[in-house]
Amino acid sequence: MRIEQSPEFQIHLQNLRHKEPLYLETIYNVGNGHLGVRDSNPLQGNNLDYIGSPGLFVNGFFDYNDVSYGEKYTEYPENDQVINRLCDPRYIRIKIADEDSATDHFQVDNIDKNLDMQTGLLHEIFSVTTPENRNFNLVIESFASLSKQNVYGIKYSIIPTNFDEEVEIIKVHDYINQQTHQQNEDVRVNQSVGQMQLDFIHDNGQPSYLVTTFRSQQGLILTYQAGENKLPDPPIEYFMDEDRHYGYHSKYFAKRGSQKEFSFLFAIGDIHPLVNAQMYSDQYVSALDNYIRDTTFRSELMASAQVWQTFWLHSDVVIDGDPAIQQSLRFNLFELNQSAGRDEYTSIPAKGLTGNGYGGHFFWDTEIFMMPFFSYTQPKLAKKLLMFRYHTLQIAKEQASEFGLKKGAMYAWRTINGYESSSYWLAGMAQFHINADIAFSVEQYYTITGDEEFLKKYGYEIILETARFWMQYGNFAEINGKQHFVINKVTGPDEYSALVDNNYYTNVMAQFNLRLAVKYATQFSNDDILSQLNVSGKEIDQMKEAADLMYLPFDKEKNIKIQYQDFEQLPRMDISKVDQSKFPLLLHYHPLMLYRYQVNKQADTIMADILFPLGNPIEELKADYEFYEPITTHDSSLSKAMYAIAASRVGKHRQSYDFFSQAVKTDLMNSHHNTQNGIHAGSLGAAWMGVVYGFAGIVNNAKHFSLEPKLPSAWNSIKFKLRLHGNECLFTIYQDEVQIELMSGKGIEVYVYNKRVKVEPENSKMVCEY
Ligand code: IFM
Repeated sequence: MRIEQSPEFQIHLQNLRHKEPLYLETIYNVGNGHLGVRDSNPLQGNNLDYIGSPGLFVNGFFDYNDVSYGEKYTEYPENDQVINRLCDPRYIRIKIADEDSATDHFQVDNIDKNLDMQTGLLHEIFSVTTPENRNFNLVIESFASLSKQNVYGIKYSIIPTNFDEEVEIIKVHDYINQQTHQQNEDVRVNQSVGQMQLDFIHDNGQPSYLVTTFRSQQGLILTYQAGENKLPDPPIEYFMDEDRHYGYHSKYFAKRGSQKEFSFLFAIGDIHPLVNAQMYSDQYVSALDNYIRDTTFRSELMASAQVWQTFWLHSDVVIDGDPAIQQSLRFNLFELNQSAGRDEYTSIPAKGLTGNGYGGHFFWDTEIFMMPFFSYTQPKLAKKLLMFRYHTLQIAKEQASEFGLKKGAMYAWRTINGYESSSYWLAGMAQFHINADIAFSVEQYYTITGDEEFLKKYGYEIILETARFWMQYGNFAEINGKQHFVINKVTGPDEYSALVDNNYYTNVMAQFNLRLAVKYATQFSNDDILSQLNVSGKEIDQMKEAADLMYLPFDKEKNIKIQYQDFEQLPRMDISKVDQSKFPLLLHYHPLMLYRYQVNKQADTIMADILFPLGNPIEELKADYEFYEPITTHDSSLSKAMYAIAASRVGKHRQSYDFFSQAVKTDLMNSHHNTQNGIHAGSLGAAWMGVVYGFAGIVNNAKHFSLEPKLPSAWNSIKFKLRLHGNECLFTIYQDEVQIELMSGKGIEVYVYNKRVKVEPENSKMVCEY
């Protein structure tokens, strides 16, 4: 297969506005949902002389750290989970005559870098100068395989520019706990590291390691092989010495202008319980070795590139008329695909697999901001992400019970293994909306795919147990002489308020969650599921009553939804008067200074408007927008894309475009100034929502699938594919016309501004003016 490199799919160093090394480490990461490798100075290794933050992250491979509290109350999480930063597989040691990159400071300069998002290949050229002024070009190609999730490949080419000398390359990775040389006071960056141990497995002719964690008791096996072909020139030899140095090396006489290549394929295992990893390490190594034996860097790259091509075929969004946004959006989709766990036991960390920011934890970011993209474009992958929640449902139930609730599931606000990992519970664990967010995502997946088997076998149980949580945590109470169901002491999405009563977003999501439990209980009334899950008619009646009586704070005079019960008593913060240097506010003010004001970190009540567009009069949405937008700082990267959708719906097209263009560039343009700590995975997914829910105006409420496009005036068209109930449709939206083409499937009905359109195999393309 030959892949033509299309410039629209390239992230070329020359075209990037920012060039700070740590930011580039993030931007040029490669990953595949199982593993992620930050770009790095390839000579850094564990040498603290070099400033960098390299590392390999394996999804779900973490260790625990103690959390220390001044006053530790019962049920506070005792441990924090943190994704491990493993040794950098890009590292190589180079010796030229008597100079050694491990002990002498070689100067490494970026000449060029290009990330080809079409193939997933990172191509880089460095100019390396030794202290004695020997200079060579180091060309590196690397990729994380999408066709074999355990495989990572790297190829080095060395080209001396001013010397003829003996060169030795040594590829050894026998350190653990990758060191980084980075100072960071930002609370969002995780400073703690896990404790790991590295053991060499046995001398089987290739380096194979067992990495185990002390406290989480996990084991991971890595092995790597050298050589593009059987007889590389110069030969690369395996070695092992008494100092536990084992790896590959190659020594040859290098002539100026000559080019020698050395390639390596890594197989990075799945995560096993420590005892299994120790007991079966030999078997695991041979199983892993199968992935990289009798193959080459090139053939693995080609196989992986083919999967990338399939990804783009189904998931690309083509914007005609805005090249900068086009590139950012593609980068976002590429990163989303690189970050998503695909094994049912992992999800998508908030920073993808590009750093240990937020500890590598999974949040609501996956279900609310990223799942729409996956459910509509890669439903099989979406199901796996939901299965992570199903597999951790027992833990969520255990947590609810230990917390003191009689029934239900209490999902962790932030976690890797299912258990709560938020040490600041006020803006952490108290975000109970995560439970309804997960149920919402199950329903959304079902609505999009029609996957009834999933719903019955797994999804309903999640919906039911989370609905049970609300019945336990909330209660019936009288407000202004009227009976209501209230949910007090929660934190909503906005993290500049905490522990409030009746957060609108939480309550509306809980209401939806309860209604889903009721709806499916009725639908499955003749099924065994209900008895298996001990659902009684009385329980369902109570859920229905709670949903019907759910307290949704609303100001009739202002026609606005109120963020939470007493929100209107607080003074409004005039954020236009706050000095620019004080943003994000969370880094400059004590939380209580923020909690006392009407000020939002991110879309909160507006999220309710976005997720429930129907039955929401436009006047009410406008009023909400005008009330909340001026007090929203967008200090969270999840916010602007949501405001872009809201602005588009209320006809504020200029603002919508501005919010969207800032949101879509979050990482590529480093607009939150912290991309160096990792990508903002939720924000990447939110940008896709900005296009599809915002500009294309897609609404899908199980009964209707409709579009109400409002294209930015600068755009000629947008084009994207969505899968709906087994049909794949290509939507091309122009300023005044929509084309819908059925690419596969039996046909589907769509509404464009209330006009019914049907595409079928015999009538597969429809044009609809609007
Ligand atoms: O989940 C988010 C939250 O909404 C805002 N703070 C960061 C979290 C992780 O992205």
